[in-house]
Amino acid sequence: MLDAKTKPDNVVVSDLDIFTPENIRNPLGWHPILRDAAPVVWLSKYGVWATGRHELVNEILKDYKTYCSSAGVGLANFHKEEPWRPPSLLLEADPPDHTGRREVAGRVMSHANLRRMKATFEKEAALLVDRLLDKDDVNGVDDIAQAYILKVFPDAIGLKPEGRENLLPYGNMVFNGFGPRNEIFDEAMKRAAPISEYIMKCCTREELSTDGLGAQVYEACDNGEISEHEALFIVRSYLGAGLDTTVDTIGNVINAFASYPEQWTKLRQDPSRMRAAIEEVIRFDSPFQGVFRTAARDVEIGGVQIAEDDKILVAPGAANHDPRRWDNPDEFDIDRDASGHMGFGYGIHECVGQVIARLEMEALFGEMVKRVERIEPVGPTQRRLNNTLHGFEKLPVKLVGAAAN
Ligand code: OVM
Repeated sequence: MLDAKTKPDNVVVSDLDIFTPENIRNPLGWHPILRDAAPVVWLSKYGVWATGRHELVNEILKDYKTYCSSAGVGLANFHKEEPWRPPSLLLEADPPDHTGRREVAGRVMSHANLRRMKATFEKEAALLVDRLLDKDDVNGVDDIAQAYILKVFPDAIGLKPEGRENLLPYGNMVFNGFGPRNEIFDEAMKRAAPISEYIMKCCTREELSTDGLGAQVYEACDNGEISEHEALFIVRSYLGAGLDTTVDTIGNVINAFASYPEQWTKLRQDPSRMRAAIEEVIRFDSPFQGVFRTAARDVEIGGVQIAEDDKILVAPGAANHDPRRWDNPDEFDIDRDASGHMGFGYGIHECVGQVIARLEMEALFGEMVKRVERIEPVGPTQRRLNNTLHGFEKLPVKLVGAAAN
């Protein structure tokens, strides 16, 4: 482990701990500390480098050869520590291993393929709004985000109804697992064995429906593109990455519009802004706050010398508020051009499911924008404690119905 004291004089050392409950709940509190200390800082608490600058996050994520993923994309360095689960063959892999698998995973999640799911997503959104409109005690997390995602996403993949209650707990394990082995991680791991057992089983060919996205992944092993083992792990990636992330995104969208009702009014006047508005929420209140890379060689970046095998934290959430890149970054404005945000990551590992994530958001909020006059906050919100994801635990709202016209 590197020792901060042995660093050259020009290295800025910070005792910032982004994994405290307070910092997890309020990333806007630590973003400027990280960004302004230096382009790249040394986090003494964890013995890793870190950057929150847009330009550097972008540069590091783009340069997958220098900053590799196969040593893990969390705090743990797989060269030194045993990973808690068999590593992802997508996320925690480098080219050339990564390349063919990513090709398959991306093709299955492509626009052309998902177009036929649009109607189903919209129908489920309409049913949900029917149920919740004008009710006084709606929890935006359980009743909207989780209810919607736990229906449409596992259906799209082709999972059986039984056992779906394990999906969010699995995501919770995975995303906490990218952080330190703290209490939050230990809590998430309490039922690790049965949850992992469910996950590894539901990803098998026999368990998946024949008409879902999961089955299409397996078709790619019939023509020899990937192995059966790789197909199973690609489906596991979908399940690890596709639920908590979108649940948190929905919560953050609801919260943004509950907090800035004039933005909802603006969106209702021009629903064609929906896609841009969702991107702006992902920039403004990014569900995906931090990810690591490992230096594959000695390299200089941002004025510091990084040694081979050092870990570096990149913080897309901080980059998405970097005033060096954005005007008034802490302002939520759906008229902004939020493209260039890195809420889905960037580079060869950029979210492979972003097409389906956007489709889910657009179907749900497309329905709401038509029928909901305003999203009213009706009680104290509570942030979710997770080492990677930024979302809500409690989000009490009322969906105030628009007058029929
Ligand atoms: C995976 C995986 C799991 C969670 C997140 C993710 C952000 C990938 O198993 O490949 O990407």
